[in-house]
This record gives sequence, C-alpha cells and structure tokens, in this order.
Amino acid sequence: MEPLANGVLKADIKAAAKLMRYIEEEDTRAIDELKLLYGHTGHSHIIGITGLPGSGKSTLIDVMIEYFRSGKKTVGVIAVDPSSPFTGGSFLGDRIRMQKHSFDKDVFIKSLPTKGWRGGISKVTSRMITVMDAMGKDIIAVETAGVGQTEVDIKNLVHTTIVVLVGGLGDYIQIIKAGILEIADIFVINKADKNNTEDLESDLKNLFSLDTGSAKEGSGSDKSNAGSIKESAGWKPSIYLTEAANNKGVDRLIEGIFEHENYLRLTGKFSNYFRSKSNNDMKEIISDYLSNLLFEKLENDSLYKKLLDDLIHNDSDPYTAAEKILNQFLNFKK
Ligand SMILES: Nc1nc2c(ncn2[C@@H]2O[C@H](COP(=O)(O)OP(=O)(O)OP(=O)(O)O)[C@@H](O)[C@H]2O)c(=O)[nH]1
Ligand SMILES: [Mg+2]
Repeated sequence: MEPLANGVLKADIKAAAKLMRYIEEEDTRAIDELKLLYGHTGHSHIIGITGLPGSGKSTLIDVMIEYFRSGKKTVGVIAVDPSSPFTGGSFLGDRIRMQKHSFDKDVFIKSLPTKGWRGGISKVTSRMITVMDAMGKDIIAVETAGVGQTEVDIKNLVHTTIVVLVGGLGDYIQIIKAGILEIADIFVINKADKNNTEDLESDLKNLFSLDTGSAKEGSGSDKSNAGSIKESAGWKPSIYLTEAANNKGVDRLIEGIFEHENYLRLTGKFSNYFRSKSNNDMKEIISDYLSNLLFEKLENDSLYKKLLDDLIHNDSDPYTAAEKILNQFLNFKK
C-alpha cells in the first residue's frame, strides 16, 4: 500500500486526517509515516495563540485565516481545547464561522482534547505540527486555552506566541503567576468594543517597560519594532487592540505577526526553532523508548523485587534503589 506520507506531501486532506488519527491512537504506523515526512518540514511559520478561556482566540484565528488566505497563504489550525468551537462546539455562531472555511482545501483545522495523552499534550501537538508542515502549510496556528503549564509549554512549540487578554477584568494575578505574560511575543487586548482597555494596557506597559509607541492602537504597525531589530537582538512585544468579532484591528495584528517573523528570520531564530523542535522530538523518542524497555524488563526482575522489599522494610530509599537498577540495566555510572 502506498504510504500516507505521499498523500500528505501533496496536501491530501484524507491522508493527513488518517495519519493524525494514527498519531492520536498511538498507532505505530504513525511513526513509519512521520519518518518519511520529517525531512520535508521546517517551512511553516508556527504561531501559538493562548490566553484566558473565552477571550476570543478562535474568533481571532478565524479572522486571521481570512487575511492569510487573501495573501494566498495556506493555513493549518491545531485547537488544543475540548470546548473550542473548532470541534463544532456549543455555539451555533461558531459552527457557522467554522463552515466558512470548511470548503477551502487550503485550510486544515484539527481539534485535540487537552487530556488523555500519554506523555502529555506537547508530544501529540508537535507531531500534528510535523504533519501540517509536511502538507506545506505556510502558517500553523496552535490555540490553547487556560492558564496552566500547557500554555507556558506552547512557547517551545511555536515561533511566535500571541497572548490574548480582555480588558476590564481587573485582576490578572492568576495569569501573571502562571507565567503566561512572560511568554508573549505579541499581546492582544480583544473585545475592545466591550471593555475598557486602558488599565490593562498601562499595566502591561509598566510590567514590561513597553514604550507608549508600541501600546497605542495601531502603532504596532508603525516601524518602531523594525528599528529595534537593527539596534539589538532583542524583541519587545507590541500590544494590539482588536475586536475580533467585528474584524477590527486584526489587519494590524497580522502586520505585527509578519514583523515578528521577519525579526526571527533576520536573527537566525527562525531556523534555531527547528533545531530546538528536532532536539525535543528526539529526546522524547529516546526517553519513551528507554522507559518502555526498562519497565518491561523490570516487571519480572528479581533485583527490582528485592530492592522494593528492602524499601518497604525501611532498609533503603528509592534514590539508592533506582541507582542500583539503572546500574544493572544500563551500566549507568555516577
Ligand atoms: N464583544 C465582543 N465579543 C467577542 C469578540 N471576539 C470574540 N467575541 C465573542 O466571545 C465569545 C468567545 O469567543 P471565542 O472565540 O470562542 O473565544 P476563545 O478564546 O476561543 O474561547 P475558548 O476556546 O473556549 O477558550 C464568542 O461569543 C465570541 O463571539 C470581540 O471582539 N468583541
Ligand atoms: Mg477557542
């Protein structure tokens, strides 16, 4: 049978969907296909969109897709969230939004539940990114909702991290504590039609010493960042005010995204990302393989049983016991 990878490389949606199912089900056939695909990846610009639930991330992505498509860019979306509208969720409006792109063969949307993954959500998301990248998607948007470790981890999976906030909520202690703000390359204050944005804007400016220029509506599209690219290797996040539901401010956000991509390419960070993703993928595979192998062997191992007995009788501790096991199986020397 022809490998699914051949279809994926031709951007065939059915082949990609089947491979994604293999990945989700941890079917070993996925690995054979991913092997064929990996050499064809590294092309996509991967954008993470995170922030509080309900802040308008999916609506924003939806509008962004239109801009990307009008620029003839192909798009993949990975929505890491069970309540996401991309799953055909609860709102009728969301379903209509979703349908808008469902006839466009150059937009591929994949939803992933947050829970139930061995080894966590990062691994499966990384593999989905590989498939979409191999399909030739110019842009891959990864949406995560919440203020947990998953959202902080997203930083390692993407080139550009967008943190979506909503003004007028007052207390941002929760997301500050979770470290979400620090991962932002770009801030979006959405629902600018509904909520006061000024307090949040000035809080962000104070927290990150952003200059007024980068925080005014629309000023993200001026060339202040382009100047700073030349001056130093650092990136200063900009703040964009948007009304995703009314398609306002998103054009400037798109410019900001391209500005960040430009910055990454100029500084060599765009390709560094691919090296770091490959490194993470490789470590994950090695660690999965080793732990599976080891735990399989330990199941009926007499030394393991003895060490466990010693432990229970307070004659040892798990650190010493683990070192002895590793010494036996891997010739591991400290
Ligand atoms: N007033 C107003 N409502 C908006 C705006 N953007 C989105 N919404 C509405 O906010 C609600 C939530 O939007 P979503 O796009 O589903 O938000 P989300 O962040 O993806 O939500 P989760 O995926 O559940 O975390 C929807 O009813 C949107 O129509 C906006 O700019 N202004
Ligand atoms: Mg959503």
